[in-house]
Amino acid sequence: WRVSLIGVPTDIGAGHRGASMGPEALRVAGIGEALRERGADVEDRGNLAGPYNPWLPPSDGYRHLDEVVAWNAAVRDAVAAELDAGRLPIMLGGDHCLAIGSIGAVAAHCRKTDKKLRVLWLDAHADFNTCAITPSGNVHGMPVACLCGYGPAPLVGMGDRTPMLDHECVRQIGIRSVDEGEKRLVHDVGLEIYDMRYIDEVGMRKTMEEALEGVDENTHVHVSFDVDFLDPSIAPGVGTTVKGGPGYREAQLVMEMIADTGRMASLDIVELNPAFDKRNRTAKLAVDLVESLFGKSTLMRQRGA
Ligand code: DIR
Ligand code: MN
Ligand code: MN
Ligand code: MN
Repeated sequence: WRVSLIGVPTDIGAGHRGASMGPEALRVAGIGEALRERGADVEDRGNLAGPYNPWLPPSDGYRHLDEVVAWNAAVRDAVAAELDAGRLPIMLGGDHCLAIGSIGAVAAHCRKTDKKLRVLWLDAHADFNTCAITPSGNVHGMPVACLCGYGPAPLVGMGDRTPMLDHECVRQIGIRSVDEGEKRLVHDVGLEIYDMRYIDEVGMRKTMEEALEGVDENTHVHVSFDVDFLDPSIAPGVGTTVKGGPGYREAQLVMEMIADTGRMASLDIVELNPAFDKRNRTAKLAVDLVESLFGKSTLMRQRGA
């Protein structure tokens, strides 16, 4: 792998301050060293720059819309440059609004290079709110909607076309907190959601087999890993914990099964909030899981056996 780390130190879309400290926490937890250990060629591009957080209440349904647009323009351009250079960009977030820019650039790149796209959205939340239905006005609860064309013009128009992303490309995994209006909208749109009830009933292995179905040698897999996907008992370092998430082994299985495809070509690590963490343990766990995404495994038997 040729990997580029891109720090996106922003909490502009979040309801708590502190995700802006996520990139440094991941570096301190050793993400660069861990990837080199996996055999990757790693370049740390440092942090992107963007507007500071004015910490204002929502206006017209959005908090900090102009600032969110500015951060995402920087993310989009940085990701596009790495993909053009044949590198695998890893976003060190930062709140989840940054996925508008990163996945916007990934989707444009896939159209340009004639690749299929599969987005694996690992999250407790569907992130499919709009200004009409959001309970908070926080844009980190809206990136999937914006990517699929539901949102304010300056965000839905950031890519090479609107919508930037076809909802058919998306598989959401681990979902367990969806707002009322948001629930109606994802049903109307027909988004593919593997919620925790489904995972409880059929198991994580079957869930991931379904989520990865159709991924082939011409597929670009993008993983958008919201750390609140994980159960709060193992991952306290996020602003919006929701109980009842995947535990350590389930999360490892998710990452190992993605690695087995050999098709992951871009990654967001978002919503890590060191202000809520305990001695950086959530950052260390995120690095541990990223190692599995890059092929570290406890598997002993032969594959397919
Ligand atoms: C909630 C919280 N659905 C909102 N969203 C979060 O404000 O829209 N997403 N925390 O990660
Ligand atoms: Mn979330
Ligand atoms: Mn459809
Ligand atoms: Mn999220």
